[in-house]
Amino acid sequence: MLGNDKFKRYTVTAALPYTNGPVHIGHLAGVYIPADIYVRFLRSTGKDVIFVCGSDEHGVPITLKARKEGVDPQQVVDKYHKIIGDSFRDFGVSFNIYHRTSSPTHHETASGFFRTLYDKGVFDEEETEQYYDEKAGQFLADRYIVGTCPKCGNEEAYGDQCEKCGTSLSPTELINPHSTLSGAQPILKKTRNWFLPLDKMQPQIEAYIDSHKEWKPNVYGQCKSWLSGGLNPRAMTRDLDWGVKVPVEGADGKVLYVWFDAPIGYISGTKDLCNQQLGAEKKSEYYLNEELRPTESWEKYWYDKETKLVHFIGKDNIVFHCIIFPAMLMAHGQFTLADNVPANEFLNLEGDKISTSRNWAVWLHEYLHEFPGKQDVLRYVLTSTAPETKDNDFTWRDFQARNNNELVAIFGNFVNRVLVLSHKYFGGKVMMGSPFTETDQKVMEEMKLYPAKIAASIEQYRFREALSEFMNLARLGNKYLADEEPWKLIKTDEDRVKTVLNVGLQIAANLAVLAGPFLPFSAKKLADMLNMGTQTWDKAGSTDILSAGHQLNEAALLFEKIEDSLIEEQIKKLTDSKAANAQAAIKPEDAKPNVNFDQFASMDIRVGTILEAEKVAKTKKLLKLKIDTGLDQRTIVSGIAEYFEPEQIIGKQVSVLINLEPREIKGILSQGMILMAENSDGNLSFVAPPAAINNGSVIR
Ligand code: B3M
Ligand code: ZN
Repeated sequence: MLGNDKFKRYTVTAALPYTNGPVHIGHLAGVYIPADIYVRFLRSTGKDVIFVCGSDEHGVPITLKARKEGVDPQQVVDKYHKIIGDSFRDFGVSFNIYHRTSSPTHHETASGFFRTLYDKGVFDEEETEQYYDEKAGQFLADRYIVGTCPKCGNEEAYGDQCEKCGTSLSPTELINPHSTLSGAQPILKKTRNWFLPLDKMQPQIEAYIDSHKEWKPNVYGQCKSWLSGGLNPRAMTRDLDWGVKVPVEGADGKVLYVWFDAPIGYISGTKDLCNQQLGAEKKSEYYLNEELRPTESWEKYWYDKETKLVHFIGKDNIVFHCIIFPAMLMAHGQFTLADNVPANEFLNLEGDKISTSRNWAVWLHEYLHEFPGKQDVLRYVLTSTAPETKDNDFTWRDFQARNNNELVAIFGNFVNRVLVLSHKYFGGKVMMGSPFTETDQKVMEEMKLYPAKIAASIEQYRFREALSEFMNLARLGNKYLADEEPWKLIKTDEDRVKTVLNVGLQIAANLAVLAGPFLPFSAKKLADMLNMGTQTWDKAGSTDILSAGHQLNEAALLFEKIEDSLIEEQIKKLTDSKAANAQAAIKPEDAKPNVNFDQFASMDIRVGTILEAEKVAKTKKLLKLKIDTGLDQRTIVSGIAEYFEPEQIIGKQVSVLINLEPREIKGILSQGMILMAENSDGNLSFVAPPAAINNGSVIR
């Protein structure tokens, strides 16, 4: 059944989150849920698979956070390593190990890796001029420096990357750079660093990428565009003090570039996972699951060509996993390279980019607190709306609808009806009555197709599709029951009801197996109700998972309806944080200089009514309005088309500056201006009298 049988074992990694804050739904949807589905599926098919992740505890984001909070970086990473590790565990993200890059094993591994490349003469050692903050006494690498992106003009681009257009940058490419430590204009100062000669390695890297045309188009496309731009040597060391020390003479005050050390974290995590001598204390720190410990040595998972290496990441990490890390592994020589890098796009929240600094996020630890026991609901919604091929949007209304209309009404309802009826009529025993009818046969034939369909989608990293196939099986069950109506038949043909419920229960048992990768908590709950134990994937499709005479356990609801009030609370929480941000964005220093009374009095502002409104052809922003000003009726062109539909605003009273010099806009003479209040998030509202008042009333 599995298309990739040339592989004996699987090493699956999920991007190591930066330990400078908790994790949110965007992380889960983009990386960890898809990876977990993939891994749980492989395990269920009996594959030898390890799933490795950990905290990325180096890098500038962490030191910046520590500075902001006035604590040591170690305190920051200790705090978030636990919060993040707990969240993953609680959501059932089934890592074999959730390691950390501040661990001794990691420092040794990363340092040893660097040393191997150094000894092989891979690096170009170069003295270059780097930005230096004289006030802070520090070189400004990566996120210590911001400036204008030379590609897209974003004024907040970082020294390593512009988050707006995704371009990877070096600090010297920024226009108008300034230090994020002191705000100062940095000076250039000489320093020695070690560069990975990606330029010289381009042919090998290109051959590697070209051998993977099957990768997702967004991933393959990004790689090709990097390659066509020509790769540049990239510094693998930094003048910083937080990180893995550079293990060569004369490198005091330097650490490995965080993107050199972080992916090696996958390897160090595997080492500790396979280290049977690891102390009990470390096992709990690394969220190491004793049942998920492999028997083979770590090398098998990284060196053996029969190991399939798969990296789950977000789209901003593509270049690091598809070009730089493979280049490092090639230069080292012993390692196998990733077979696939299924990167996702981004998840937005209620139409806006998720942002930690603006607190525009749904934090996992908060969700768990507010929706206890509902991990699978979030897993379900995030899988159904996963940003697999394009950015996608999470909304609380959609969350509620998917729970109520899909999980409760389809999957939950079907399972509940079958179980409740079995208890009611037959004391919770699986029965077999009159022979299967043609309908029964057809339904069971259809059911048999699902495991392969779902497996094929998962193997191609199409998790949304896989989940929707799963739900189709639940729909099939629901429809079968609705058509057969055992609750009516029971009065006339008990024998037939036995058979109908038997078919229904087999479908439920199939659902319990197939739900495992997606909804592990509910799958377990359902398997417990069916008293069927944990079954492997190859059992799915069979029509006799539960044999006649088998005793079922008590039935309980798998999912429950989510009421409006809960959803409204969540929406309010978000609106509150938006309002708090908007308030914070209003700065006293933006106030305009004083005007005298005459200057003010020279403006003739009147109340008027919008009589007509229409879009100005070939423009996005402009509306042509006809206004009754009380003195006359006149035309005003206003840039509000993106905020209001014409028909919404007809009849509204507004404030109009009527003695603004007339101006021609798109061939229309505009005679005045409508006053608007602009929120700091850019939203507009009219400045209007609170209740109707004569047109022409003076505002002063
Ligand atoms: N910590 C970046 C990120 O969180 C980084 C991933 C490392 S994976 C080796 O986006
Ligand atoms: Zn840019």
